[in-house]
Parts: sequence; C-alpha cells; structure tokens
Amino acid sequence: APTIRRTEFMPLPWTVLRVDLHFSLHPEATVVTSRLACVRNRAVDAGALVLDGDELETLALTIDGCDPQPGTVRRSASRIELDIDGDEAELEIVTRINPRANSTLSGLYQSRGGYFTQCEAEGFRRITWFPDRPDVMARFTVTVEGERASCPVLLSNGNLVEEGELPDGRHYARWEDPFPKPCYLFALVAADLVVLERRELTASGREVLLQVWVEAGNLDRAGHAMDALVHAMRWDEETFGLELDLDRYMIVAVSDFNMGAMENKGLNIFNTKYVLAKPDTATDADYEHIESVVAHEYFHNWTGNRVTCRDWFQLTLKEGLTVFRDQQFSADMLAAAAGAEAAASARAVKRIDDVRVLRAAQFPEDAGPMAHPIRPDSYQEINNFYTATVYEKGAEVIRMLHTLLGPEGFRNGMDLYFSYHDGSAVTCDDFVEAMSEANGRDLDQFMLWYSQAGTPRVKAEGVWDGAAGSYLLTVSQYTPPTPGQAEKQALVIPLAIGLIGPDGEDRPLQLEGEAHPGGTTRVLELSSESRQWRFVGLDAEPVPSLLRGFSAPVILEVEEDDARLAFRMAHDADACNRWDAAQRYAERVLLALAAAAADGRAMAVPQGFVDAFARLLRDQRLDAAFRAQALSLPAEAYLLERMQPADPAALRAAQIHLGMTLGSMLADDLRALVEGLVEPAEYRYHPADAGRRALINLALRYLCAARDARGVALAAQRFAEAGNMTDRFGALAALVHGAVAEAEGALAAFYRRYRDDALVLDKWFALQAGMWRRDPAAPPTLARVRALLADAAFSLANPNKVYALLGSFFRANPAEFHLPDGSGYALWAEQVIALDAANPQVAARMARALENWRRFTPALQAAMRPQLERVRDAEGLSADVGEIIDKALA
Ligand code: HT7
Ligand code: ZN
Repeated sequence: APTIRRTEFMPLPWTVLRVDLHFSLHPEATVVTSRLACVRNRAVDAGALVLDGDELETLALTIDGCDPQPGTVRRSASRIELDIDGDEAELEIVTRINPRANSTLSGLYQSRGGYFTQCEAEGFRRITWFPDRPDVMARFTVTVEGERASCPVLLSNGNLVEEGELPDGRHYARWEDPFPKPCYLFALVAADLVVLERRELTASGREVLLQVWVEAGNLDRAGHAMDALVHAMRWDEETFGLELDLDRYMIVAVSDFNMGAMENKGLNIFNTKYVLAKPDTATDADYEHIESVVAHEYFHNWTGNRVTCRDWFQLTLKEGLTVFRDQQFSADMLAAAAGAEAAASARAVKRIDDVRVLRAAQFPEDAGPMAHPIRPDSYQEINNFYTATVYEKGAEVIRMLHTLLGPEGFRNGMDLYFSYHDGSAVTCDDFVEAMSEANGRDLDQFMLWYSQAGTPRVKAEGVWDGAAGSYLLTVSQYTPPTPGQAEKQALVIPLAIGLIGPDGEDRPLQLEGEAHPGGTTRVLELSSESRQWRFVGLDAEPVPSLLRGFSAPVILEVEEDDARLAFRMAHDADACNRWDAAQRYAERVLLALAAAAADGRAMAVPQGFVDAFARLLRDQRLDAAFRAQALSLPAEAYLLERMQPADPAALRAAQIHLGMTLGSMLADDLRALVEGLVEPAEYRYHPADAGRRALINLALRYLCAARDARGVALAAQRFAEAGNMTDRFGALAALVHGAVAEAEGALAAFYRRYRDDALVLDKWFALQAGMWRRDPAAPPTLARVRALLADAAFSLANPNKVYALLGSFFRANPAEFHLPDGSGYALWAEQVIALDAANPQVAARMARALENWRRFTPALQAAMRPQLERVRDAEGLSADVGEIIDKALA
C-alpha cells in the first residue's frame, strides 16, 4: 500500500456545502442516493473535484442533472476525478451496497438484523462516493427508509423533521443536522431497539432530550450509561463552560463493533460493552469504563466535532485532548463520590490506573517498530494509528500543558481555541498556538512532543552537602532513537518533585536564591539536556521523590537501593509515587527472580520486600482502593519490556514464585482482610465499595496462588454466594489463576448461569485465555484456546469475542503464547489470516501482538520469524495487516 505523508497535505480544489442522502435499506442491496452541493475552494487555483469510494457499485452519477462530458471523468475503483467548469455543481450519485456481506464493520453493516454505520476514519466512502476527508465539512440531511417490522427505529444525526408510512410494510424518517460536519461523523441506525429517555436542562436553560437505545430486554442495563451522560454534561458545563448544542443526544448500543464507541454528531454508536451494566453482569471496572467512555464520546462533541481535525495526522488533536478530558472527569467524579477526606487518594488511584495503561501499552509501542510521534509523519493505513501513542501519550502531552500553564491558563487557552476555531478543521499547531497566545508563553520547544517518538529517559542524581544543609539535584534527559528518527532534541519536561526528610515528612522546598520556601511539591522545568537545582535550608539529607503524579511520560532512571524504595513505599506523601516505589521494588525482585529462573538457580524473595509489602497490606489508614493498587504487581507486558531479552517463561516462573511466597507468608493477614472488610448488602457502584471489593479480590488471588486451603475455601464460598459480578468474577478469577481443583467446576457453573449473555461470556473466554500453567505437566493453555475457538458461543465475526479470546491469549498471557515449540505463533498466523479475510481492522490489532518480536530470546525469535513471513506472504493480505507485518520485519 502507498505511504501517505503528513507534509504532502494539500487543500482540495472542491468542497461540499450540503449533502442530501436517501437510504433505501435492504439487507443485500441497499440503494444510496446522494445529492451533493459542491463549490470550488477559492484558496486553490484550479483542479478536479475528487471523490473517494471503496467497494461501491455505482448505478448513476450526474452533474447538474447531466451525464459527465466525455473526457472529463477519470475513474478507478477507489477514486473519481471530475473536471467541472464553473464554481458550483450539484452532483447526484446512486450506489448499491451490501450491508449483510459487510464483515469489516466499516461503512454500513448489519448486526443482529439491524443496520449500523461506522465511518471514522474512512468508512463513509464505503457508502457513497464522497471527498472522504475531515476538512470537508457539510450540512447533512438524511432520509432513511426501511422495513417497519425488522427496523421500527430509524435514526440519523441531528433532529427528526419528518416520518411516515410507505407501502409494503416500509416506513421512513428524515433527519436534519444543523451543524456542518465531516462525513466521518455521519451515522445511521435502523434496528429493533427500545429506549431509555431523560429530559435535562442545559446550563443556559435549554431542554434537551437524552436517549440510550438498546435491544429489548436490556433496558435494565442502560441506567448507568444515562447517569454518566448527565454527569458528563454537567462537568463540561462547569469545567470548560461547554454546553450541549443539540436538542437531542442519542447513544445506541450495538454488539458488533470494532472499537469502544464512536462520537457521531448527536448519534453516538457504542459497543454494548461500554453501555450495558447491572450489578449481576458488570464489574466495578465495567461501571468505571462505561462512565469514562460515555464521557469521552460526549466530550468529543466539542473537542472533535465542533472543532475537528484538518487531516488524520492531527488525530491526537481530538483524541489526546479528549482522553485528557475524560481522565480529569473520572478523577473528579471519583473524588466527589469519595468525599473530602478521601478525595486525594481517589484521584491518585485514577492516575495510577492511567499510568499503568501507559506503561503497559504505550511504552512498548514507543520502543518497537511501530513507534511514532503523537502526530505521526506517515502511515499506510490510518486505522493502524488509533494507538496508545496517539490516545494515551497524546493525553499526557495535554496534561503537561495543563501542568505548565495551570488550570486557569489551560482554561483560557481552551476558550481562545474555541473562539478561533469553532466550526473548522484545524491542526495541532492551532491548538498549541491558542494555548501559547492565551498565556503569553512560547511553546515552540514544547511542540517537539508532537514530532518526536520514543520514551525519554530522565536521569536524576542528588548530592547532599551536610555542612551547608543543601541538596544539589542534577537532572538530564535522553530519548533513544526510533525508526526513522536517529537524533532527538531536548524536550520540555515538567518534573514535579518533593524532598522527604528522614522522619518521613516532606520538607519545604527552597531553591538557592529564593527568600522563602514555596510548598512541598514543586514543578521543575527541564528543557535542556541537563540541569542542576540546589535546594537549601534542609536539616538532614532528604530522599527525593521525583516525577510526582507522573508529571511527564518518561522513564525515570534513579539509583535507589532496596531500603530507600521501602522507605518511599512507607512514607512518600505523593500517593502515585508511593505506588511507584512499590512497583519499582516489585520489578527489581521479579527481574532478579526471572534471571535466577532462566539460569536454573534457586529463586529467593528478599525478606525486605515481603516486609514492605506486609506494611502496606496492614496499614488501615490507607484506603482499600489504594492498597489494592499498591499491592498489585507490575503488568507483565511492562516487565517484559524491561527484560533484556524478553523471556516470558522465566518471568512467569518468577511471578508464580513471588505470588506463592507472598500468599503463603502473609496468609493470615490476607484471610483476615477478606473476612474483615465489611461489604454493604446491596451493590452500588461507589469508589469506596469498589476499593474494598478490589482489595478482597486481590487477597483471594494471593491466597489461591499459594494454594492456601482456607483461602481457597473462602474464594469458593464467595464465588457461590456472590451478590454481584465483581465479587463473583473476582473469586472465579482467583480460583482459575491459582489453578486449584475448584476452578473447573466454577468455570462450568459460571458458563451455565450466563450462557445467553454475550458480554459476560466475553469475561469467561478472556479468563481462560489468560490461564497460567502452574503444573508443567498440565495441558498448555493453547489447547484450551483452540477448544474455545470451536465453542458455540464463540464467533470470529464478533470483535468482542476475538479480543476476549485471542486478544487476551496473544497479549495477556505471554508465557503460554510464546511456547518454545512455536505452536502459539502458528495459531496466531492462522487466526490473523482468517480474520483478515473478513475484518482487516481487527486482524491488524491481533497482528500487532508480534510486532516487538525482536525483543525476545533468540530461540523465540527464530520461531516467530517464519510465522510473520507466513502472514506477510498470505494471498490477498490487507493493507492494514500488511503495514504491521512489513514494519515488524523491516
Ligand atoms: N473516535 C472514535 C474512533 C473509532 C474508530 C476508529 C477506527 C475504526 C473504528 C472506530 N470506532 C471508533 C472513538 C473514540 O476515540 O472516541
Ligand atoms: Zn476519542
């Protein structure tokens, strides 16, 4: 596939002002009639009107009612160029498409008898010919006509302006969207759905209708999404002064969906996973994800829809900013629910979650063949660039702006951004320029975060001068080379720091030359390769606490011995850093155990680590949610990234050994915790309750890992008696991960109970795909995964099932996937090829599981290469998978 480059952006000679669409829906032969009011772009001298198309059957195309003149049309399967005289033209185009056969879930497709669309990034061209770029913003009117019996509900963007009956059991609805929008925000739904409705007043007193549309039987699971929507509305009004601009805002849940959700103007389409929740089927984590995804899509209405991207290279303009907004929203929601006393801890727990995701998903991406800046310079297939870098690192970049400018400065920048760019398609430079102008601050060097890939390393060293009572901190930065970027420049890195005294208390921070100390946490700005700061007025040698709140997306390299890590685990006033100290200590222990396992040496867990862990476990002053975070070991994907070379079998041996050691040495504490934490009888989604449940489930994990008989009995009992999914699934996961005798019976019981519930079965598939083998004689998890592929409830056509079973196996179970005989890789190749024939986007996501293959042991690399080549050489490979494999093998 050709490479598209950011620097080659050219404005189009023609644009579209108005679109009038008519859909005559039929499962295998939907006819789409499109009328386009087109005008020349005055900024461009001359040129043809260009239309994109993909797998379209074209029935008619006229310009101002006439067939195009001979010699004025150039056509290929994916592009039509029209030479047109004059400055205006009305095009009428009729296409025929086959929604039933559309297994890509891009464009117009069928799911469970209904019709749904997904147009971002380039799905609209699979519906009709159109200049399918985000900088073409037009006013849409849409008429949907379909069979009343199978599709009683007909929806599109904006306001319903007309509806009526038609002959032959058909009906129609006409929708008008008052806001110009790019075609990637177009949506249509025609299905048999029921609705949960609520009327709310906006801050300015306008009444708006909020709707959540779901399949019959699921209304009792729609309430949480509705609550989340109302909370998001209020939050955006209060935090950014942004109000809902439509009279009606709809959310529709669909079972077959490639990603999480889509922010189509006024008609968000959601994966059911991010809408449906009730205590019996959804865990606390599900409730939390639903709230943040609903908010994310809602926030896009301003950051994405009102102001959109000029081209897809600017994707982080809307995604990084919107992720930052949803992270702030979730933190505020958790803090508000936790109450004043527990608010700071609730915020830290959310921040820790976000840091975990960044480290486990984005850091490996930034260190591999797919490494790219948050604003990529090139791509072959844009769908491959909806990445952790664009989303999560993009959000970190916005967070750094927030840190550097302060909340008020940031808000002023947002206001200016909207005042300049509302209703247009812009670039990341436009956003940062608005921030710069509103704050009178030069952000030119800051823009390097948009153009440089790779995770910067920040090194820090301190020297104590006892006589002077001063502490000299030297900080330097270095970003390793990434594909296509050998040289890196120094970035602007906000480094939040504190200095802890020997008594565990933070010391006031006073820099040399300052008259007074200023607070106990301060943000230093590192903008050169190296810099020194001297802190004065100290009574004793401090322990530095660096990168508080994870103030920049960097890897901090600082020499800390075990005692110092244990000290920070016990005393760091910054909860995020306290957690990080525990993670660093655990990482050190695990990597040492793994090295011993790889060399065939005996594994021994340092007593100091067990003691530090026990202190956290027993510290009743810490809230349960924080303790659950601090006592969870670092993600396997992150640890593999820190191993040289990555050896999944050795790491797994280390994890099993450490889990067993902690579980058996601390069994009394863990059991006491499970039995002592009182849960309210009635489930409610609340951070305090969720924290207790998380801590209990973690304790059960350690107890089952240690095969502690009483602990296993507790898990089995909790599984049998659970009153909600968090408790039930937490206990089941503990039994299964411990591979105890009770696990198989519990899995079977769970299946029987939820056999008709697709979303709950996804959990059942994922749990088994992630099974650890504690007995080397037991059959490999691979055999179970193969058997599950044939289960009646599994389908390769449903992305949720693929992510649950194959995604979990390839990504979340490295030791069982990376089998020395290469059988895991053979399964990977076979499934990627099979998926690619039906759904290239999903196939490419699965293909990425092997992109960092060069980081593994030579023996594993040798087993991976032939399977990568097998996929590369597969007939008819998509551009999506092709790009991933080519970059991996390059
Ligand atoms: N903006 C949405 C991205 C999205 C998407 C992209 C490619 C293929 C399918 C997709 N579904 C949704 C989602 C979001 O970030 O809010
Ligand atoms: Zn988004």
